[in-house]
Amino acid sequence: MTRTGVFVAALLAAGTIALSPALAKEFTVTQKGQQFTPRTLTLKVGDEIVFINDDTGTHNVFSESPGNAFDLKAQRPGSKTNVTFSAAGQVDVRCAIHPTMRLSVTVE
Ligand SMILES: [Cu+2]
Repeated sequence: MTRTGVFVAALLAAGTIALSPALAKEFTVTQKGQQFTPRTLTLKVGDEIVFINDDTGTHNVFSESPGNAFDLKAQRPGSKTNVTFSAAGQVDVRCAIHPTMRLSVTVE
């Protein structure tokens, strides 16, 4: 085994190499009838949500939760946008256009 090989093997054994992106899961959240479906979701750090606007109008999905803040801006009907959740914690996802739309994401 090469010196690099030994080094990588040692890191793998020690568990210091992070999980590969291939192990990240992708969840789908639709926006239809001015509601998120589902309305609650639990995922792990590194997982993604695909936000799909299945509505007839524009949405603007965003989060101001520390570590997982994002703003998808105006999302037209039929569009899909991926968001990766990179910090553990509770994420409150809202729509800037429709204040009653709420999605609660728990990142473990
Ligand atoms: Cu909306």
